[in-house]
Amino acid sequence: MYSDEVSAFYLTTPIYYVNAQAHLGHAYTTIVADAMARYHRLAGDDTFLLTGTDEHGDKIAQAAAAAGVSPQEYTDRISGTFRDTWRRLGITNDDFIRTTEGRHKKVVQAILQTLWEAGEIYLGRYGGHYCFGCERFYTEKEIVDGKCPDHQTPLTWIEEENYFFKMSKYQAWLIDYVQQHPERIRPERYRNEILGFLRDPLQDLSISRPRTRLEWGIPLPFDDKYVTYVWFDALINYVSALDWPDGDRFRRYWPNVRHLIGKDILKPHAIYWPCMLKAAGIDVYRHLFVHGYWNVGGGKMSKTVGNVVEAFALADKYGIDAFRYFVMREMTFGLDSDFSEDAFVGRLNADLANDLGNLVSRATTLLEKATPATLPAPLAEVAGTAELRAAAGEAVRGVQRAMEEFAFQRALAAIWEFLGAANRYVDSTQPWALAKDPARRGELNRVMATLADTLRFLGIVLDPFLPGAAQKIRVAVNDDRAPSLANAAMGALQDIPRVQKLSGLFPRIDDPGKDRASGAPASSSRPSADQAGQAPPVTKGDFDRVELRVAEVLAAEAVPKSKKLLKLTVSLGAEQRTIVAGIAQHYAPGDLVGKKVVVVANLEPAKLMGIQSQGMVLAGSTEDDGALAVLVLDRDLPPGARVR
Ligand code: ME8
Repeated sequence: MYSDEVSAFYLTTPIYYVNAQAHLGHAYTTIVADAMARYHRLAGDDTFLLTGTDEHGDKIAQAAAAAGVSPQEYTDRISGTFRDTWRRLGITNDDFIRTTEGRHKKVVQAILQTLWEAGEIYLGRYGGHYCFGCERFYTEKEIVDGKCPDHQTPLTWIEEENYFFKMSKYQAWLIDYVQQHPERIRPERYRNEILGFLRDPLQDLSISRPRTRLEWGIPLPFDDKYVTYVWFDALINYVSALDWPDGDRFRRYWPNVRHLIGKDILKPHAIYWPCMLKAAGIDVYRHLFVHGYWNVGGGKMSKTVGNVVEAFALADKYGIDAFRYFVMREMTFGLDSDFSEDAFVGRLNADLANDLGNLVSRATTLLEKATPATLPAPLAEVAGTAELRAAAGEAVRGVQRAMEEFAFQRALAAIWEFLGAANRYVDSTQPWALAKDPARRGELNRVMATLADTLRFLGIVLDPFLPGAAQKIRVAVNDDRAPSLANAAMGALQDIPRVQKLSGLFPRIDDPGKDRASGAPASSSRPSADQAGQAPPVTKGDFDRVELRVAEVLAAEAVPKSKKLLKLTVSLGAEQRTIVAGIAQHYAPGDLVGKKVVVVANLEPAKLMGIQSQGMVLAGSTEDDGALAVLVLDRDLPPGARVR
């Protein structure tokens, strides 16, 4: 199904540093990688998804010391939290590589030895301004006021012998290679960025640190007074996980490798890695896909700024599928995006609760009442059916084109085009009206079969993106086959299956602010607004229909046999009223007499404990302990004055 007819598909994410917990940025990369891997499995490809953790270096050793544990214990712990996060987010990685594993160290050392023997590595002397925070040397050009541009701390002049990889000699080859294979680095802007970098002379790459300075690393096989440094260790994970050089996995998957990264690590992946591969005699990867940054509040996520969005925070609150949908739909792959919870809730309500949730709810409600039946083939057409099937075909082609470019946002847009067509089909065929007319039963049955077919189709094409919802849809329509794009086309279903109603797939979120404050659980367990009887957002006109007035409390007394109620006599200026208020646990009868409060004056009268109550007193309360405060005026207004 791919233009180049590949059947194996190998996809990698970066391996993440274990000096911080997984956050939104890590989650984005891993979620889109998962969606891509699921898509390829759906297409029948032999798919392998790799992620993992990058665990060596001084910063990790220092973090471990600060935590009072050994580096190994520390990395075990943090690497474990990454693994758990991905499991909880439903990530279907086929392997998880850690740079502290024996299988990885073995391959790093083998590649280093190969390059050493081939004369690609030499011992050189280097003097430079070193930042211990960054664990790197800075060139004169990069230094700001004599300090590290990142940490603003003084740099230390260090002169030492280190091993270098002869990267400079690959410069001409690399420029030619990138120009000859324009499809390798995508989107195009990043290829241009790399060609820009390559206009300056490429330096040899320092690949070691003396063990006197950095102990927590992989020793060089030809000089164990040194350990490998950062990229020579990390990048090799992509082949060590495949058991380079002669593992089955390596033979099977390496020719079909795609790396997925954020733009922060473009240079190591687009410059160091191809040179390393070329020097080691390994084929250069097939594609490098690069995405932009998630910014929060207009800036980069940073611990110091305190705007780090934890990977699981939103999934926990609104559900995994909603989180996946939002990050894939909102970010244009390759460009930066600003993250906001309001935008998240907006998409959840419009796209998931409305477009998808309502369609599924309407269709399954109708189908649950329908009688399962096999319809005579071929089905006579109902107006609009052929167009709907064509829209399904167009959606599949749109998804395919988009996924070839890692354009997740376009893939989802293609499916949502189809959802629009499906919602219009329900509106125009009006099955609820057909159901009332026995003479139109045949037509109704054909519409029902098409609706079931629509749901079946959605249960397949949504699978890579919203795996939880897709599975629920498949269960609702009794489709127990393993989802496959080969079965996706609409038109094959000639019957009305037994369908279970599926409502509340994505409940609307009406008050995310309230949720934020109270830390309410995930949306999957929240009732929808309708179920909870909450009002949708109101217009000014709606609000004006509520008549709020100032009322003076003239008298108050306890309601016999009630712990909660007080009977208040209030003046609204021209009239007196009785209002029964549930405030007795917070106010003694005398507390409010003489005070001016705010009441809903046009509330329908109601009888409480046998007393007719003609309005409601406004009060606020906390959710946890229910402490309550009645609204009073902070300046005098006459009783009866309107509040708005
Ligand atoms: O760089 N927006 O690890 P790392 C989007 N260990 N994606 C983001 C992001 C953001 N604000 N922040 C991080 C390392 N990411 C090395 C990689 S690979 C051989 C070694 C994602 O923990 C994005 O994928 O800093 C980025 O490339 C990666 O996390 C960096 O993760």
